[in-house]
Amino acid sequence: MTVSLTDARSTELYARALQRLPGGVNSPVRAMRSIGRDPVFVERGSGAELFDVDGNRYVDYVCSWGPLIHGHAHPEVVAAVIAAAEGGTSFGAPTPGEVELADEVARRMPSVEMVRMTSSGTEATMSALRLARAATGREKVLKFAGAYHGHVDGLLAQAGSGLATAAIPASPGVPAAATAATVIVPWNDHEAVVKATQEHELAAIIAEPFAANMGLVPPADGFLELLRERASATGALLVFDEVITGFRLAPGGAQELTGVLPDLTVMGKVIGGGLPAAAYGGPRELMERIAPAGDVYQAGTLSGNPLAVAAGLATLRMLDDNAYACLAGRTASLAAGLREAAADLPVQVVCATGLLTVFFSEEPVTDYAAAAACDLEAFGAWCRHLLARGVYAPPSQFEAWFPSLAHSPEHVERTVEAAAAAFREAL
Ligand code: KE4
Repeated sequence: MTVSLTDARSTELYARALQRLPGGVNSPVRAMRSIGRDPVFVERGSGAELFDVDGNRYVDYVCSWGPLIHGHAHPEVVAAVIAAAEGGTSFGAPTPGEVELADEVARRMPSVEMVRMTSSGTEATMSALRLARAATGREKVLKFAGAYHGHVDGLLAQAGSGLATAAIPASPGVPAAATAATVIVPWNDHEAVVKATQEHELAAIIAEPFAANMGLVPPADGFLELLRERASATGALLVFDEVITGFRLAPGGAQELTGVLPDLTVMGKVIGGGLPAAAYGGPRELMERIAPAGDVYQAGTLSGNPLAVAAGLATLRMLDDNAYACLAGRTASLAAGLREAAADLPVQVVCATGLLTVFFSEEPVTDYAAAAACDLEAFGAWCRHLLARGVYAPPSQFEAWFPSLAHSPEHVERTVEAAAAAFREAL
């Protein structure tokens, strides 16, 4: 099915947006520049589908970059938000919902006893690292090349020369002093992790336990166990950034799935059900260092916002064991269909429950260098053809697809059919 792709309204809106918003968007990846086209403007979403302002209809695999595990405008989530809004949108005072959500998170996440909510994953990561530095009295943080933890100054960093090196700023405006305390090593590189944790006295090792910002690159066998062992052996805290994996890979995210427990966990996306909410959490002895219980300052006007909490609670409460079994099966059938559609083309299809990436690479992708070596031109062409055929895929090789519980077998079929045609047109 090809989309009419009349894009007159999107084109007009984009021209206006470019006058008022840098790049015409409020977050860079939405501009679709890495797949060589202008963005479509969205009118509404429903279940697994998006409708743009020109009436074109798409099967959506961005799903707001992860929050919408039940798809767009799920009736129970919408009803919860409306009910909350009718009582007021924000109080700047504690509410029952925040306690219920914290209970729900602690019940799910094996390593989390206490939680502090924020409004974005960036804030949650920044705060978790401040806590790790306070708790250890150390400054350096180890991160992995290609991992993204939000636009925290110290983490907007790229590797200098060599393997385990002090990082350099990855963006103008990030002070060298901010990245001087950041060490960057390649993902899935056992040797580099051992070397870096011997050479540097670290406050924290921070990782996306299933990397999903270099495309989906799961941990190599034993790699998370190595991070756990090196953190424990050297007095560093292990921080799992589960903003994407949390509540998606399993009820308790990657830490439940793998059995590797971090010292601190960063959460987001699903926890807010599509409204601005994120959190960080861990054992009581660490979390009670956070003000006002302790001396580590962190605050937020809209942290624990009642509407976001209502959306998050409604979202989590529908995620029972059957939901995860269904999401795992749906993701697997999508991956199998895409592999069949690709036939013997040079692509790798990687998936985990609720996550998937199609790498345009002859070889398996195990780290950021391999992801960056993909055929980005062909990937961009494939995405443009997918869009023309009614499939809205994440417009970057370095992102994951976010299939949801709203994606039916019919949506998978439509996607695989469009993908097969798009492969032929792109390669
Ligand atoms: P936010 O500050 O965007 O809420 O969360 C930052 C963040 C933290 N940790 C992980 C693992 C993340 O993936 C993110 C943000 N994810 C991106 C997409 N991969 C958000 C999309 C965007 O930047 O527009």
